[in-house]
Amino acid sequence: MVEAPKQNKTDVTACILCSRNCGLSVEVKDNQFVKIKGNPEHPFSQGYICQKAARLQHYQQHADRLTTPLKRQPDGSFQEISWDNAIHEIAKRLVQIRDDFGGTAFASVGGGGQGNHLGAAYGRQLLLAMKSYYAYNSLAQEKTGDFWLNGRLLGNQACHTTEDVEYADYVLFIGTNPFQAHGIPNARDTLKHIKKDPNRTMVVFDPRVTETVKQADIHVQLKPGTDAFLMSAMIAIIIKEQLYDVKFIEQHTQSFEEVKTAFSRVPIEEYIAKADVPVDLIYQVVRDFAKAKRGCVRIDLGIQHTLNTTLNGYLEKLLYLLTGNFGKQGTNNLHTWFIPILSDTDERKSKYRRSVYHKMFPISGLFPPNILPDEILKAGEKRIRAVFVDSCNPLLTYPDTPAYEKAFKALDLLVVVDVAMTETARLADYILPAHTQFEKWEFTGFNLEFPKNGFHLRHPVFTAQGNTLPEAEIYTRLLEAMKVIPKSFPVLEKIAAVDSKKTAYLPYLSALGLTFARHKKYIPFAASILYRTLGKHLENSAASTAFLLPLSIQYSVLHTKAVRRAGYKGNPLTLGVRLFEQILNQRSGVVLSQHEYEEVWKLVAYKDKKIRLAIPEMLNELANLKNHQFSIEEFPFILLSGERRSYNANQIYRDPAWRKVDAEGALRIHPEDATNLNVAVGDQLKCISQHGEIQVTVDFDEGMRKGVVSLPHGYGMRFQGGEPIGPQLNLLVSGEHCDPLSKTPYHKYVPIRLEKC
Ligand SMILES: Nc1nc2c(c(=O)[nH]1)N[C@H]1C(S)=C(S)[C@@H](COP(=O)(O)OP(=O)(O)OC[C@H]3O[C@@H](n4cnc5c(=O)[nH]c(N)nc54)[C@H](O)[C@@H]3O)O[C@H]1N2
Ligand SMILES: Nc1nc2c(c(=O)[nH]1)N[C@H]1C(S)=C(S)[C@@H](COP(=O)(O)OP(=O)(O)OC[C@H]3O[C@@H](n4cnc5c(=O)[nH]c(N)nc54)[C@H](O)[C@@H]3O)O[C@H]1N2
Ligand code: SF4
Ligand SMILES: [Mo]
Repeated sequence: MVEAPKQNKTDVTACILCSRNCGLSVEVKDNQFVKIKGNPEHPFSQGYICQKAARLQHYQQHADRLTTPLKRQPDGSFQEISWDNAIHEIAKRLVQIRDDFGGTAFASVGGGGQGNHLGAAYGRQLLLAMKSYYAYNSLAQEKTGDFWLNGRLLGNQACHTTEDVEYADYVLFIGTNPFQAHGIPNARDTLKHIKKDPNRTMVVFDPRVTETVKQADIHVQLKPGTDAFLMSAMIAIIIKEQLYDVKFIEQHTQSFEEVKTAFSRVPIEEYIAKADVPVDLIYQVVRDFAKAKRGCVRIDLGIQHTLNTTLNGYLEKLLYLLTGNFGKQGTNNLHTWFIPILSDTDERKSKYRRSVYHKMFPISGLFPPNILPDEILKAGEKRIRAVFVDSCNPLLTYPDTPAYEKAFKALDLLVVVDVAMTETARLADYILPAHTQFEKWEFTGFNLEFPKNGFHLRHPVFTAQGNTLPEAEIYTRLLEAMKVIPKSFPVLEKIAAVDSKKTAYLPYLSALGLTFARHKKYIPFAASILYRTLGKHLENSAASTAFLLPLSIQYSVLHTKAVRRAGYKGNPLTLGVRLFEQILNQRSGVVLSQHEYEEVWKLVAYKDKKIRLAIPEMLNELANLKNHQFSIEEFPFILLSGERRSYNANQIYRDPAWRKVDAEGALRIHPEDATNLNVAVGDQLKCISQHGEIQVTVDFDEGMRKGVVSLPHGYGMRFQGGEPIGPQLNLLVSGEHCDPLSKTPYHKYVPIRLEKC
């Protein structure tokens, strides 16, 4: 643990509010942030930050922070409980549930937000200790359609694409607002550079005039939910006008002819008309994109949280693949993973078991939140009875809040691991308080860069408050109490004690290998075993980072040349050790690897390295598009539910005081629509969907398409147990309102009606 500094001290860490995890340079005093700036030494963000990071003190300290383990009493109140008793009681109940009903009566939910993925390595072990595979995760309510497609196109669901927007000549932003949401390196600077350069073009496909649109050359203000029509028309134009890259297609892909035939049938003008955008403009964009030297597509929730989610992903990928915009500077690429967040669970292989009620398969190892309430409430004897929620607030962030509330109340056991008293925690049997991300070792696994990839291991900045523990300790104690691992490994501990960096951990690693060879049952719990043995001997109380040693070695073996190019020396084994040491020592983060663009083909999983362009399920969905019906008369507006704005950041800040503007999370509506409803700015409206109703505050936005309204994500918390502040969006949607294949929700397409209060 670090000592509380007496005077102002400067330190480095990273922002935890979005997947970019920008490096921060901070001034701290009395265990508080005094000043927060960008860290110019950070190898990727290089000093960049946005306005949200400056207010991180509101995450670090607020009235809802948890300071001690809590247990629900029969009368519903919470009482403090010691860590020993909490761990003992939870372990006993878990073992009982596993023995009585089998491991699949258990599910984990969450396991790492935007910046805290170290704990997930430990939390994951609990799932394995329970012999369950039900990992429910927020990625499976936005990105699994994309992962599924990568599996089909590239041969493995962990082949993950990234985009080189910084170097592109022609960028298509489809359904994303990087100016606010980020998601690309140093977003605002990157957008400004493109805007300034007369030789580069930025096109934004969005129903709203967003902050990104204001930086763009071309705005395609389509009707919400029509992207599949528009993008399939765009691909049909590429086919019709032979704008595809023949050489690329021949050299790197298979099954182009099937794709060609399918898209030749698309009625181009009719489909563009569905999106209600000018036909000439679309022809121009397609021609210029196809001819650009370096074209790049960046997408996000605008197409992933709307109708035809998985098909949208397919079309978006075909846009860059058919035009040969892949595997080169300024195009779309693949990247390496240092932390293996995704696995490959192709549903055509029978070993990946399905959920009981929905018969849903995992994608990249993850199950979709949309189905969980049914798997608890409707799956009979084989239902899920125990749930661990970590770093997640499903009561506000997952579809159908009442269903989640009912389901979680029906569980035999609900445990929540969090730093704050969330809406979900209030339903738990046990609440286990974690150190905040600035009180422990942490990192993000969102290292999505190519050709230069990096990693930032953050050390603790503050002394931990209250009677809290880091997740590494919480889960290791649980595994020990469940007797899945012994409390000590005397041989390993002894070797770890005498071993040091001098011997490159070799005696320790071979002893560890021997332990695993003798006791295969311990392999799934490697993180905790390394933590308890080697970890104890790492400097600066870095025990929880010990499992990065084998990961560093694995990374160096897989990407030896690229790791060497990043400046590390040694044979494949010692190279990994050097990498691990650098990771531990470089407080501002390291460059892990430097690839060459052509090496992207090594990251394609199919043995022949060819991309399979035709995906039968998707070509089938394409053919069925023509039958699609849009309008529902009683719900004349489409609500975009979950906009990223300047002062929302998922559920990471609970204290409303952090917001400088938009305290109520207003409904954005076109002034003419508002006039028709006879409401003014600041008035209250009832927002009614087929599923539920919430009350919202009106704000005008000339940039909205008429008939379309927008509400922000990241509100609705009951701070200090009070009334919800801002919209509780997920009262409005049912779990069934989702993509048929991936079961990810249609949050950006909620039909509603608005009524004066
Ligand atoms: N400020 C802030 N930043 C964040 C977050 C946050 O809470 N606050 N959260 C982070 C997370 S978890 C994520 S996943 C990302 C999400 O990042 P983004 O997806 O970029 O953000 P959104 O605002 O949800 O949606 C992007 C755009 O999609 C548009 N859109 C809506 N419907 C449609 C449609 O039918 N078609 C098209 N083409 N566009 C449509 C919306 O108008 C919006 O401008 O943001 C991350 N960054
Ligand atoms: N209607 C609608 N719903 C949405 C969205 C939308 O656009 N519209 N967006 C969706 C998207 S894209 C996402 S990613 C999800 C995000 O929603 P969630 O997956 O629920 O994640 P966060 O909002 O990031 O919540 C993080 C939780 O982690 C806790 N936490 C912070 N630090 C730590 C730590 O160190 N340890 C532990 N154990 N806990 C910690 C915080 O207190 C908070 O309770 O919301 C989704 N829900
Ligand atoms: S919110 Fe995202 S872009 Fe803004 S400072 Fe934090 S990590 Fe960087
Ligand atoms: Mo997200």
